[in-house]
Amino acid sequence: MNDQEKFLFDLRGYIVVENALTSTQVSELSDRLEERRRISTAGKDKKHSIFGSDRTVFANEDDAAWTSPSLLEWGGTYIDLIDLPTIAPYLETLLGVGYRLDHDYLKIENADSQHTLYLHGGGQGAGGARDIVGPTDGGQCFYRYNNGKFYNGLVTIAFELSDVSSESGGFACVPGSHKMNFALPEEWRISKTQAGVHECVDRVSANAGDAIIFTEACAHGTVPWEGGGERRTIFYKYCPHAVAWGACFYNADNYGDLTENQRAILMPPSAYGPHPHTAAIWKRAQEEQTELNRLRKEVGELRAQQEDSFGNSADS
Ligand SMILES: O=C(O)CCC(=O)C(=O)O
Repeated sequence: MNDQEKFLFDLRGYIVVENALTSTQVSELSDRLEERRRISTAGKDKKHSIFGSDRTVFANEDDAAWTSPSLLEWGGTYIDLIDLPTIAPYLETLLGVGYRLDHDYLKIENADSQHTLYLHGGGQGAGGARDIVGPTDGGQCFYRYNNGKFYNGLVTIAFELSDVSSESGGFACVPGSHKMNFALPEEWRISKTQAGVHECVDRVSANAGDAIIFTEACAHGTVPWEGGGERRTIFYKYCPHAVAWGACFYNADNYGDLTENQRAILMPPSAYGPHPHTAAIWKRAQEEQTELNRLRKEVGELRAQQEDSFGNSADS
């Protein structure tokens, strides 16, 4: 992160990193997404499609303990995004060493979307009476710069898979609001149309492959889509290692072969970070989860067999 980028991030609360992804990576991510849209019910909802999750909910009761639906299940470049060489130096500068991935999701907007700009976050500690998280986020979305270091509670990397002009819609924020001292006026928080968006809001253009990096402490949201085509955006959200936004966390064993660094980034929150002490505890917990899932499967199969034989004997 160079001095100009540090200046702009501190000033505005976001920067755009051009060409964070190669065109091959964009195509690979797009292909996997389009395949999912083809087969999933979520993809058939043309109005507003979201894949992955903010990791606070289980999609169904069979979800593995600790983890919610995640784009990491899609494999390929979605795994590479965990620890991307073009992005890692920014995360280390903004969050410190040993940062962790907290949650991930993908959002699609197009002519069928009915999206309202709802500015959330903003101010030291964010939260607030009308914030999306609730009356308080526990001070999670903080921003500070002290003694030559950035401190952020939650930093988002938003990767665009298509070109997005500011006239069409897309990411928007109130620049500088990560340091604001007064609440955002309520009447500027929500806009159902672009005409209603207040002039203090920056609408940010980005091209396919660009990454918008922003602190969640900056008041931000999504401008109602009024363009042609589609916006398809991947969000990977990171915290310092001792901090969590979501109530769930990842089990690195669920996503195939990962590098040591990728596994470290998927660690649950702790003051230790990716440390041998916590790694040993976590390894035990992962093994127990694997055993739990095996037993669940076994019981499920047994029940199915019993129901089958009960059905057969009732027939005869
Ligand atoms: O659409 C966007 O880029 C904003 C997403 C957003 O509101 C969020 O990440 O909390």
